Amino acid sequence: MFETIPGIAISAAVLLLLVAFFRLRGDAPAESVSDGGYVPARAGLTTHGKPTGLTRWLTTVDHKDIGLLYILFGTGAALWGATDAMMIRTELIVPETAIWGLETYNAVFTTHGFTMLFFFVTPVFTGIANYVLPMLLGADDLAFPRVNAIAFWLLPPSLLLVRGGLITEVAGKVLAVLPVPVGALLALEPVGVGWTMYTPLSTATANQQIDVALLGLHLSGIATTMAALNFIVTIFTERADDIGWNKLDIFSWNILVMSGLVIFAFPLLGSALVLLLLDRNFGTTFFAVEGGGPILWQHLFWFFGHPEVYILVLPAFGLTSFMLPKLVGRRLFGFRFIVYSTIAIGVLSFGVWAHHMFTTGMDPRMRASFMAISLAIAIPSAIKEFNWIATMWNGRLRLTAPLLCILGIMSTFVIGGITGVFLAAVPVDFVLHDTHYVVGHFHLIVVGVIPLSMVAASYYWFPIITGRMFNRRLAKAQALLLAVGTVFTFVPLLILGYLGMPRRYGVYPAEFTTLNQAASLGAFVLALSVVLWLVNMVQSARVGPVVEDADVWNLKETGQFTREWQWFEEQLEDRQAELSRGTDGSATSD
Ligand code: HEM
Ligand SMILES: [Cu+2]
Repeated sequence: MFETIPGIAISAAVLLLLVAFFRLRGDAPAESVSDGGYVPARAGLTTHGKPTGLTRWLTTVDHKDIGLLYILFGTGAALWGATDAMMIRTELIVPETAIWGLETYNAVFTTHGFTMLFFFVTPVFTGIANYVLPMLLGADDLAFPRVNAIAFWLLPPSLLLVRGGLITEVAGKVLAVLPVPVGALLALEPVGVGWTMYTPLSTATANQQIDVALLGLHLSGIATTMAALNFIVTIFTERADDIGWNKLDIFSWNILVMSGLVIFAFPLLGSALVLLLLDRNFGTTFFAVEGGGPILWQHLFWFFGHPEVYILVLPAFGLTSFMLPKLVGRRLFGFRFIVYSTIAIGVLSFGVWAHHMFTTGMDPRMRASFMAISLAIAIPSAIKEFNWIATMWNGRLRLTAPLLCILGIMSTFVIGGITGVFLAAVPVDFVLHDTHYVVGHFHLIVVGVIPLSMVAASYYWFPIITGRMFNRRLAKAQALLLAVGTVFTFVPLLILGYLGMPRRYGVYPAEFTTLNQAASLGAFVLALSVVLWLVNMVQSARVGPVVEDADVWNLKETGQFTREWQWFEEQLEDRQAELSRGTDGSATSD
């Protein structure tokens, strides 16, 4: 029991800080009335009634501000998780462990998974949805702006709890120089049990940081669930009068279905995490051999885990279906069928979890039925792909950066999706399970579809967010590098898997060297593309050409000048009016 104290103390301290923060916030004088929109403090524009500087960002309940906070936080987490990924790929450049060592290798592939899934992908999509969803729906804000703020502010402490091992180790070593007792800090080692936290490894490992990380994951799950509920209520109740269900845009549809999955999947993860904590600290036997058995964990985890992969990818599908028609000047082909396929994926995703467990010795009849449903889920996935292709048919394709991203998505999704269909076939999975083939399969989607969709969105809506234009040539180069880098990094893993290289090993037989080096080279291409993206975003937001005409993508021509752009156009007109009137600071901006 004594060993758990550092973990509990740290999480209690973080929670206390959080409570103190919100108390202080609540007591602050109510000088700030939200003006309902984020207006960049640009020449001639004044923001009214909103605090400025740090106070604004710490106290905001405005959906656009919180959206930006989410995007910023998610990007930071992505860079952290990407550092892990680069550590994995550098270790695998040589067959022996020459660079980081095996303990660290286990730790980085674990934190990589946690960070990317829970703190990068979902927060960034939540941020994008925060920003544009109310505008697309014709709403002033999300249904519960304060819940929105709480959901966001729970994430930074969750991330620190989950990634604590490394932080406490560094802090411990620094403090050890001073005469401060740091035993507790040094006792927390980085977690190395994998993002799936399989028992009995996760119950048998003594490291207290595992408990801290479980608490952090639990907290992030609460945050994600709150955000999802907010989206659901907003979409149901805050739509403008003229937006019936048949007029709801495809991005909002995807966010709605994704949120539905969250409220069924995440509470289950939360409960499973509590059971694991109980097993670890209070002598229960939920996952012990003499109790529920270690396989019970796998069932609970994957009942959450498979819907989770669709929670990750549905917003990306939504962005793709949303932007593609606008970028090729056509209407989305088969809108209704895309909506149906999204819902079908959502429902089916709860019936396929055991395809992650085919090799656990389960009843062959169960295997057959899970195989059938897993194969069936490929149908709605394929419907989307075909509808995207049909949308482009006879379209007016201009190879802008966001369209390049989307073409990249459509290409990698074919490889990523079809490799999944192979894995869903039981006999094939027997050969490929726990090999690099699986790693290749899912990364072709989680890298080839998800970040590409975010990057596409970052270019598409950049003018709305910053009032400026990004560097188009740099953006095109970056999009190409991201798409090509994905293929170069992860297709070698498919081959390595076929050849029999297992996943999660920091050492491997020398015959696998060349393919591993190819994959690592690809990873450096990906890293380069990320740097180019960052440079473009930061530089263009500072000094990019100011946008004068709101119709950046020629949307009016094809009648696709949607609400968020209309809002932007109004902003620009207001600015023009103010500038021509001279700035007396009294004009309102909304
Ligand atoms: C066409 C539909 C898909 C099918 C039939 C499919 C099938 C599978 C199967 C059978 C496995 C288990 C392989 C094994 O461990 O032996 C698997 C693993 C995985 N899939 Fe897919 N998949 C599909 C789409 C997706 C999508 C869209 C994503 C992500 C957004 C995804 C993410 C993953 C992940 C993360 C894993 C590995 C989890 C782990 O073991 O760490 N899959 N897939
Ligand atoms: Cu799955």
